[in-house]
Amino acid sequence: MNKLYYSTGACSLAGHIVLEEIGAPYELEAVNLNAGEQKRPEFLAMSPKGSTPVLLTEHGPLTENVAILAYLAATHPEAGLAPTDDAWASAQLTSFNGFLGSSVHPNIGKLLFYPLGEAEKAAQRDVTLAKLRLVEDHLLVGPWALGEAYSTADPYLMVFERWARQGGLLDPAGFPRMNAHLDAVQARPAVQRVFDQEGIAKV
Ligand SMILES: N[C@@H](CCC(=O)N[C@@H](CS)C(=O)NCC(=O)O)C(=O)O
Repeated sequence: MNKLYYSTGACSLAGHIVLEEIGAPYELEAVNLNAGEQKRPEFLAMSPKGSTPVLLTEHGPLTENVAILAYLAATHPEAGLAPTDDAWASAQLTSFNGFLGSSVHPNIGKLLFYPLGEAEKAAQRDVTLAKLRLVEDHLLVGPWALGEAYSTADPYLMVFERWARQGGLLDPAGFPRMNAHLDAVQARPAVQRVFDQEGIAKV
């Protein structure tokens, strides 16, 4: 059985939602980032990167959201969370999730969670807003991230939309499509169950 090491409200929320959408049994273990639990020797012995998420699989520990999401979708094709027989559609999903992991996540994460000086914070805010603008104007197809089919890209995008709304970055006039997407993902029963499990609320 897969076991997800997650941190409340963190990027691991994406894999947690995908596990819940799939509906197969899984285990959860919370890792308190504020208490530094991700740097404890027993955690580092499993995952030397010292961050969450980690998905402990039958093959061993798997890190990186993009890999965890792809692995879960590929091992549960019946859930329909990724294309299975269309190379172009599959590449579009990889491209979308790759952009979230390599561009959106590091920038919004730095803005919201790193101690920055005023000038650096202003610059980081501009960079982050530019990444969000790309998603709003070009990448998000609607109603779901890649169009008509809900996929792993949706909970992954929702994590950063959620952070953006909490951080005052997602004003409804400037980002109507991302706001609508965030609301739609948060309304899903599987997402509500995950929020309850993590002890967090809709934003
Ligand atoms: N590239 C990694 C980034 C993982 C990451 O930065 N996780 C954060 C939580 S959102 C974390 O564990 N931060 C604590 C730390 O690195 O000490 C992924 O996508 O899985």
